[in-house]
Amino acid sequence: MNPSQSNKIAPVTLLNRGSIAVISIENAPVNALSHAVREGIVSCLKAAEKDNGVKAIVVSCVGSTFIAGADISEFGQPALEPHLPDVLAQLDRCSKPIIAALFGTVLGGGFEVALSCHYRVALTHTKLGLPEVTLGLIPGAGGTQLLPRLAGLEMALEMITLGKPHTAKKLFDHGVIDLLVEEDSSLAEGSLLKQAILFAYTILDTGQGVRRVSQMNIETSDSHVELFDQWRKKIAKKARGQKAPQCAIDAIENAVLLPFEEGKKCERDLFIKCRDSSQSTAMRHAFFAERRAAKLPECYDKTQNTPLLPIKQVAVIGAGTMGGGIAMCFANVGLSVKLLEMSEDNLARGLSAIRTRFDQALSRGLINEVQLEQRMSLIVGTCDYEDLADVDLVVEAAFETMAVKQQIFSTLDQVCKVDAILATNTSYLDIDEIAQSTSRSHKVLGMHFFTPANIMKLLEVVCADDTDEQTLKTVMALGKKLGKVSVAVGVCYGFVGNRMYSCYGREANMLLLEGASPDQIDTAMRNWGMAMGPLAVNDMSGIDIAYKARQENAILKQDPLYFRASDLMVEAGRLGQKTGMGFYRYDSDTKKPQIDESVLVVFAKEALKLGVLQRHNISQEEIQNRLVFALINEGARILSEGIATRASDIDAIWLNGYGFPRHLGGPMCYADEVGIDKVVAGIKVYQEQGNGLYWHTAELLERLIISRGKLSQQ
Ligand code: 3H9
Repeated sequence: MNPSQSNKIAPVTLLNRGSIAVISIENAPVNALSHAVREGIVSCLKAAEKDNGVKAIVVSCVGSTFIAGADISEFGQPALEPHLPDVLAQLDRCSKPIIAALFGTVLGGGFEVALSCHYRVALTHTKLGLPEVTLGLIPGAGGTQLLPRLAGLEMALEMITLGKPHTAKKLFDHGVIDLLVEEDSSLAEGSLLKQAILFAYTILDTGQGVRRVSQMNIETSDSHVELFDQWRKKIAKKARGQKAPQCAIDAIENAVLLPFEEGKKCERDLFIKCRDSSQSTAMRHAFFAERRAAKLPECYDKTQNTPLLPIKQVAVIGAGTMGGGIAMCFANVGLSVKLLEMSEDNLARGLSAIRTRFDQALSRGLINEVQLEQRMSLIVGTCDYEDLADVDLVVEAAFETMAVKQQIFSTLDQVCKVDAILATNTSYLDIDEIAQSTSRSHKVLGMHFFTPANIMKLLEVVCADDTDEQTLKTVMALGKKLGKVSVAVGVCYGFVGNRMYSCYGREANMLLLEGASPDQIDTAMRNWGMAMGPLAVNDMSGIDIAYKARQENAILKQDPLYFRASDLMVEAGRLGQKTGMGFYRYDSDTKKPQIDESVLVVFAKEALKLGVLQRHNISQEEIQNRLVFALINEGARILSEGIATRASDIDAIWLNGYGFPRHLGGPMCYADEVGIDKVVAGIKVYQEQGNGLYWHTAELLERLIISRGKLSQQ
């Protein structure tokens, strides 16, 4: 075959470079191993093996990355041959040396392709990993058998059970990568291929030939039993409730105990068990929900190709915990920030708190000293609104009071340039009302960050009545730049997340009056899978925050039972961790929560006063169902009202802002898993048994029972 001849089987092409054949894969966006790619690899490999002129083979990709994994959208559909493990067995068995040319993100099945090749050449900053556990899976094409052979047991356990990638540079030190190629920004892809071909010639010249990872031995010591034991315990804590990481440990242990082929067969069985589990279905739903959220639904995206406004300079109003965190988000991506406070004292306090938080990032190795100073230098304090004249966007993070917000927005409207976007970080207030205090309501919207804003992934982008498409799209794009999962939502009290959270919290408060203890409620919800219980969360964020928001909303004050337990805490000065006591008492040194029996007496007295019958046999299941069904019911209402446009958006919000367990996929996905009929039956029981004021089945749920539809697909 001469160079101009090519055996083209889209999306995989076979090209000849002298005596080196290049199997080139092009399957945008991430070169996933779809059925056509698997077929293409097999066919090109056969052709290259048969061609006597070909002495070695390079596997390479076109585009922004080497293969980033199996095609996740194919899971859940009938599997088509050739299956990936069989494809990779053919690479492994090939009689000619195969070299993988790696760049971008080499993940999952993509990394397994690389491990099945005989040598690996990579650009220095390439990221390689086996993130299958993040999808409720284990590597299913040999990863658990190959990686321990090449990188050692410790490294394989870490990479596979935690699912975190490493750079090629680090893996070079562990023997996974054979040659590192320095980045050449203009010609990265081309220069890498050239280096991989040169490497192939070196292999031929030095007579090294094929080197099959499958035939390598795993280095073990007597203590490997102990090592697996330690990892099982560690993972039980780190990935609470998740089955895949434990299956991954079993598979890696098989690599030590069994010959390669048998270990691979066991891995396949475990992979299929995980793939077909409800946990993996939920985690794959989560993966696509987060990516879908970034794409605006039709109702927000009427004009294609709207030009985005450039955002180079921003301002944040308020240097408290929230404002400071928001300023850090911007500085983290290199945007210069004007941070405005009312007084020099407040400003100095705010800037010092920001430095402390950057220092913490430094001590955890997340940034280096140069980055710390660079980021600090991007945040410039001011007490003068006139300094905000040139900024492209302002995020207001001041007190949650309508009068205060309106005053600020009116001032911003006067001082900021005409096309500057004015955003509020309000958690509850009516953004339409805030927008009316400006002469540019089309440029006003909500950017609802979550505490700590520099860490939490969620950003609710709240589109008000007058917000124009350009403003919305510019802020969605900015959210992506900040590394957030940005979800467009509509205006209502609490938007999507907090409106649902208030139903969840309402039930926790009702249960306190009915006789459940804070610890009983929090333990039940942690056992269910939440990262923290609702009352510990309240103590952490400050019970007075939501209290103040309720004071602003007269309708919520009409029911004397509504959040009465929380109100009692605030009235007693028990605001949470910041005052050393809330639903719990906090040790002044360790800050650890301690059960405080005295609050039970307070709730019991109030229950008597309000005529609430206390019970002491409230089950864990009742607590879990009441809190979660309240969430689902409100989520369904929010969907019907169009405040959220897709059920998957609600799930993305709960997964990224509220510690909802990823292996349950979000409240809408979980509702399908439980069964909508069971959820509705539960709601009816609570309506009869308890506070009928709140338990009205959302019409959408009733409709889905009749149509046998799925809530998560609405
Ligand atoms: C596996 O490999 C199992 C094997 O062990 C065994 C099998 C037998 N499949 O994230 P982005 C799409 S499990 C299908 O916005 P970024 C994504 O939906 C897999 N589609 O870009 C989106 O589509 P759209 C193990 C995929 O630059 C577009 O690509 N691998 C896949 O921020 C862009 O994605 C993983 O878990 C896929 N595998 O990040 C890696 N990956 O534009 C999962 C992406 O239509 N992927 N898409 O919305 C990622 O982590 C990130 O996508 C990546 C790029 C880092 C690659």
